[in-house]
Amino acid sequence: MLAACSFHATRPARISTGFRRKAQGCEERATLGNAENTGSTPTGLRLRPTEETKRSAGASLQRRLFEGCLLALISFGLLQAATTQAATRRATSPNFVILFADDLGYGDLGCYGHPTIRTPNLDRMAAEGMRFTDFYSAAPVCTPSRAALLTGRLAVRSGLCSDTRRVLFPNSAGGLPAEEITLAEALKTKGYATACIGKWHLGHRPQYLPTQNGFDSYFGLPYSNDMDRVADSKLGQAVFLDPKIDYWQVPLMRDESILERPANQATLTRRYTEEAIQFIRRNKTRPFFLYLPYTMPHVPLFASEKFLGKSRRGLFGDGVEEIDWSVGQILDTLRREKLADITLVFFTSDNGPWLTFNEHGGSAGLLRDGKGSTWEGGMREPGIAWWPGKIKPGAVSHELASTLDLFPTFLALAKAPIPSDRVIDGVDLSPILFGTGKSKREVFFYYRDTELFAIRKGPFKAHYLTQTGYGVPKPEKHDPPLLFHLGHDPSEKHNVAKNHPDVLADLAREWERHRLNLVPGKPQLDARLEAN
Ligand SMILES: [Ca+2]
Repeated sequence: MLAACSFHATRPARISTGFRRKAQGCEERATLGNAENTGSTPTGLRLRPTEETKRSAGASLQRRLFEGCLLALISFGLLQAATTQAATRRATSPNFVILFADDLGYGDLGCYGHPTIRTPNLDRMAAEGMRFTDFYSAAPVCTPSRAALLTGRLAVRSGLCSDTRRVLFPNSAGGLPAEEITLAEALKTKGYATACIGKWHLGHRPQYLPTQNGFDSYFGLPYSNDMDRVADSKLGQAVFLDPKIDYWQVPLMRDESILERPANQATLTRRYTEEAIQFIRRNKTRPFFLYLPYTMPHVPLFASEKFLGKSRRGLFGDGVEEIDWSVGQILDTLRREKLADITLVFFTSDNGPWLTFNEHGGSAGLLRDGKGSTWEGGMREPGIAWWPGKIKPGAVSHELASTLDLFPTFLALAKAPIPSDRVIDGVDLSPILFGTGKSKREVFFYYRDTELFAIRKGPFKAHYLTQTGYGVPKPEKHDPPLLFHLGHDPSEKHNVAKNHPDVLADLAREWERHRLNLVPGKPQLDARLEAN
């Protein structure tokens, strides 16, 4: 409860309730009605006899013919302009949708081999688009992963990582610095409509919210759904095994106001989906960027009535199957609105499964470890790209790619300039997506908090430090590093360092090059708000 109070204390003037917002809407409508009634052209005036009514019938017919021709010409002109605009838009300004699950593992979807979770919509998305086998989130936990996705930069550069607090909490003072350029801000320079619907987790104070970071609108939770836990809930992990909405006083926000507290978590996937569909429909005639970071399947797990108790995988499966339904709804909306051929949709997850939560955590499939660690299970994720007519159906890519790459890829497709005054860690994925070439990404850096733990180049991955996701206080140092061939050994079981001194030397050079252009950002995760 202390955390919840501190949230209120930081931003008293900006908090309002849903009811207050509705009341404001009514006031706006009443004002508009008055303006119409007091207009300068009362209806009665049009009924008065004028000079025109006394003219001859021939003159009247001539005028009507002229007006008809003029109207036809104007309509034709408008139609031509609209057609040209649509054609230009298809070439230059595709829509972008990011569907971002929370703590979903590499092995949690049907199309990634899960035997009991049903994901027909994501499976269809993969069958119609491209499925990546080697796609990485930029960090093994929420906050740094999201910062990297939205900026195209490793979180160590923006300061959104820390060795003492791994993510932002309700009593955190920091957030995404204003100097960082988000994908939404960059796309706004090209006239995109933007919306963030879902979990933010890049700062809950007013100056850090999505609406201050390039998003026209925001609907969702400002941080994780397991935060703001009430003091009298069950102890330890027991609370997660039988979760009740009231155990977490986490707020649901619209723009900069609290709409509901505690958020009714069982309804979130459904309501995010409804909001997303409305946003797409509202903006179907202009380019848009929809960022939809789902709250599920992060513990505490919830699903709406329609999905609760339905999955053979239990509650975790219920949550994932509802997300799958949501993806289906969104893709169907794009098809129905004839937007499918001008929209790139990307589905992935912010980090691997939270294995500490046993059955309530997901699965990394054959990959080692999970959330929090730089073993493959912590950061390799399902990655599915969909763009009918542009991406070859049923394509499978084994190229190295990352959430870091979405920033430069989207900007290149939108013909928006890529910031040149800072290091961008992402590369343009267009050659992979459209089958025109190989990945420009040769190397991937695995960070745990502020430390570089491992490097991958081609099939080889060297671990300089290893530490399981949670429960072990210090990392283990490796000199010489552990080396795995991820093609032969995706589960990282067989150290082949002694057979490949040349590879280790090459990776050491990559690390040195990386270190040379690394300027850590001002730490954002350590400062705490004053408790009241
Ligand atoms: Ca997460």
